[in-house]
Amino acid sequence: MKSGFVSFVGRPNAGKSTLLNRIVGHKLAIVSDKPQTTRTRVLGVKNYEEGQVVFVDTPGVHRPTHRMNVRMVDVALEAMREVDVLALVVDASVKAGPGDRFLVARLKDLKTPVVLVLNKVDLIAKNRLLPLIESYRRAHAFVEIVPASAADGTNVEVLETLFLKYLPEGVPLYPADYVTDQPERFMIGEILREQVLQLTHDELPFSTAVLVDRIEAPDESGTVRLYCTILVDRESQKPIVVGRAGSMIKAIGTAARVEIERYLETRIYLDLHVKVTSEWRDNDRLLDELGVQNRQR
Ligand SMILES: Nc1nc2c(ncn2[C@@H]2O[C@H](COP(=O)(O)OP(=O)(O)O)[C@@H](O)[C@H]2O)c(=O)[nH]1
Ligand SMILES: [Mg+2]
Repeated sequence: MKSGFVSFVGRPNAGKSTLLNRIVGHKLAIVSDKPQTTRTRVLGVKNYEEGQVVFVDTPGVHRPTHRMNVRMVDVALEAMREVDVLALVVDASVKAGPGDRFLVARLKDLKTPVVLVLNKVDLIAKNRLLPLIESYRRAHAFVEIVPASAADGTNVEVLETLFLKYLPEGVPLYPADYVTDQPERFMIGEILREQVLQLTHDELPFSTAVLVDRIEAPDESGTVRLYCTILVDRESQKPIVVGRAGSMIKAIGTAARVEIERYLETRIYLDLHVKVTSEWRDNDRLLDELGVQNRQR
């Protein structure tokens, strides 16, 4: 039997979280078209006839401007070490930049086999693929280079087969019914954050966080009451989240409630507040509270 860790690394927005969700078949990591959506390491386990793969999704590697981002990049770079297989996920539909070269350069010191995933091939013309493969082949000795689409599933099964191929022999690391290490409280906050990101579109910078303040035990009717706070960075961002006469916060609450009810498999009552906490991205205590990991120990 095969068993071990496969880490997804890459720049923000490459499609790492989309790939994790598609492979594991659960929405473990939230996805958005804004960069830096994934702030922590997310683990997803999948069992195959040939063995067990523990997938590790990471924040994108980028130039950090806040303590939060320093933590995020640390987590991502740490995830490149001490795993069995690395999958470097690249957005093939955009031109490679300094960030991509930085990442490829980091691979040089590693002995880990690296599979290059040229993601989002659904967006590019076929004739652009070969030159792209050629340029990456020259940049690093990837064990495999696979054009894929996490969005439509192209070559995702091929990828899974390859990951298993490069994993060592071993016994399963997690029980067969184990899916993720994400605690319930964290998942609830993430579902809410995803709705904030999606519904406020480009109006709100991605500097939003969600604190799940309290989860009550179910009442007689089985309804679970949840109390959550949406943190924004500036006073001027509050009206964007609240909306005219509260219309936006209502829409966020309604959409999130449907998803959280599906996730918890119970009826919920969602109590939402918006709070301005300036500089929260540089506040270590809040970052701990929010579960943005510090350097892995
Ligand atoms: N067209 C297309 N879009 C994708 C694909 N994979 C991811 N996306 C989109 O790219 C954006 C970023 O995806 P996400 O998984 O959050 O990227 P991450 O930052 O690397 O985790 C989202 O809007 C996804 O829906 C793909 O294969 N094709
Ligand atoms: Mg992500």
